[in-house]
Amino acid sequence: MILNKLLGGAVVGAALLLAGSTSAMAVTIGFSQVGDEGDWRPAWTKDMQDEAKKEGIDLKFADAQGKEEEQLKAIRAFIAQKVDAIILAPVVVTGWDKVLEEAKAAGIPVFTADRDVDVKDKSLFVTRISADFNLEGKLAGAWLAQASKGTCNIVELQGTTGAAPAIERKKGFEAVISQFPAMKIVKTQSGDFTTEGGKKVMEAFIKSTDNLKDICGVFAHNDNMQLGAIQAMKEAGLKPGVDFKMVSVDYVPAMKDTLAKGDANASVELRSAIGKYIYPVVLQYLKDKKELPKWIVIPSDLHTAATAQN
Ligand code: GYE
Repeated sequence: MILNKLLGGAVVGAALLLAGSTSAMAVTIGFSQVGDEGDWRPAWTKDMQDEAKKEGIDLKFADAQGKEEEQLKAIRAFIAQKVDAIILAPVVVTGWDKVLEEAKAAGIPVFTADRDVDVKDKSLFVTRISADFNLEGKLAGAWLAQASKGTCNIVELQGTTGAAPAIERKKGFEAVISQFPAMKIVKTQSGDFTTEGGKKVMEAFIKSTDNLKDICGVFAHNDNMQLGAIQAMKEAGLKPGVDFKMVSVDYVPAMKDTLAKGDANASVELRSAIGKYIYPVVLQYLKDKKELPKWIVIPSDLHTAATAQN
């Protein structure tokens, strides 16, 4: 009897262990990533791959090289492979309804991470896990308002047209500077979130502007564009960080060095090690299917040269 009970217990225990490990092993997640347009994104990709390994997740990774068509293909491939869940970092906000309906029909939950989607039916995704881009724009605007005492002609380098961070960072920034009658954006153009894009836009602007002294600051929607702009300004004999107030978003290592050198003044940190926030949400949902709030926010903080040196 006792032996039987003991054996029974051991067998049940072993079965549970086995079930536990096989179900953890069996989780397959498809991750459709935008591309590798700047320094932030490959850092996040690596984090997602490392964290997946730690969690025992079989991660199917697809890099769309900045193309929405590639993301649509990747999602359809994930559906065909019958993954357990899909994580989508969408390049732009529009164009997702149909493919997300297909995922829903296949019973595969979709989570958006980082960028947002604009879909009519919010039940097409479980939740979005990301920083608050609007707040990042506000933090950048507030820093510039303070640094310029509320008087500033601004050059704005926008991110990829139609991408959530480009839309929201602009909105947040404008919400703050509109409170200051002497702060205005005098030039705004997309640099597509790349170093080369930022450099090109700034070069063209320098060439076409007679009185650069009228410009007080540059707000770039990401650090890479700002780093490109800084190169262009230095090549033209200008002194970014000294004669021009330079604020951007991401706080990548190259920007940290640039802040410490004094060529830029402030950057809002966009955390890249966010797999540890994302996967637990996905895994928990796969277990209990409990409805989640539509947005799980990851905090953002502003850094200046003073904090970059620490
Ligand atoms: O700021 C930028 C990247 O989607 C919020 O995309 C992200 C942005 C990030 O290319 O560097």
